[in-house]
Amino acid sequence: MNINWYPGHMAKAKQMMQESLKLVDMVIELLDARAPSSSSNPDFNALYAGKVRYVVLNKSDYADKTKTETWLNHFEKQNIKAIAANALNNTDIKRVRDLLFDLAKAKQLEIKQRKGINKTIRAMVVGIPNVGKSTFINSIAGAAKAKTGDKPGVTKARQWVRITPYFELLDTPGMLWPRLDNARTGLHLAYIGSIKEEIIDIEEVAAHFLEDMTCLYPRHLSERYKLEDLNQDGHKLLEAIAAKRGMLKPGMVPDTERCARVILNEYQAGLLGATTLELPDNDL
Ligand SMILES: Nc1nc2c(ncn2[C@@H]2O[C@H](COP(=O)(O)OP(=O)(O)O)[C@@H](O)[C@H]2O)c(=O)[nH]1
Ligand SMILES: [Mg+2]
Repeated sequence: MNINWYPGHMAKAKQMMQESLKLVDMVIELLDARAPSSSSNPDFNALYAGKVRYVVLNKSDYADKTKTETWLNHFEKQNIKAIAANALNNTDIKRVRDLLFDLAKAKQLEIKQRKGINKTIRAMVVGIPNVGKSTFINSIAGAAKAKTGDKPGVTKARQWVRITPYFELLDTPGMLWPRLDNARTGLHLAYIGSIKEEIIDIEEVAAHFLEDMTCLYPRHLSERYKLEDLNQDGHKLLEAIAAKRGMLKPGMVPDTERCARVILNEYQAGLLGATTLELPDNDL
């Protein structure tokens, strides 16, 4: 599969990230809980050095709970702080905020002991497209506004959202580009909607997706699409679903392109049920 991620675009994103990173003490790295390896970007590991790093497995409401636990254990073993969250859920966001405060407080104390100053801890959110960065920032900042609503101006810092007197969040996220190191990663990113539709062959992606699902989550697939025979190649499955859904072109030909788009949109909206595509130490 040929993915075209423009080099100029990538260089600009990298430069912007490097500049923002200079301003922060903490990096909140959003990964998609359904594809934590594919949605990570190893290019930045070195740049995070010396910063508090916090991994959020976002969209965990779409992910397989048992596998999310496996991922959290994996991060814990590597001494990387991680939490699973649904950025649209208030309870989850409150839990994430509490943890962020604790981390910020610990970092602040460390700086105070070293330098004798009360430093404001600054954090930024980073992640690949569509992983939920803007939603996450709005949720975290929204809670902050609600809390300090009686003090006009407090949360109106230009670029920084003040969460507590000593903790601020950059209001624009750092955009990481998707990793394109192998075909499998590219497919997983296309399934979760982090690679633009225009640059992928949508029927090819949907056919692979259906084949992967026949292995990983056959029951989800047969229940949603009422398929009797899963033992077919992806393109045949696509045709079968198009026919079942009445997606036909003139001449009663299955409209597989439209069907492919629908299937991927439904997956991205969580309609297939809870799924996780990857486990730690897989070759993706
Ligand atoms: N179900 C669910 N949807 C989410 C979550 N976080 C974000 N979204 C949705 O995912 C889509 C992309 O989110 P957005 O914040 O724009 O991603 P960004 O490109 O990283 O800024 C939007 O439709 C959000 O409503 C989550 O944790 N769970
Ligand atoms: Mg955004």
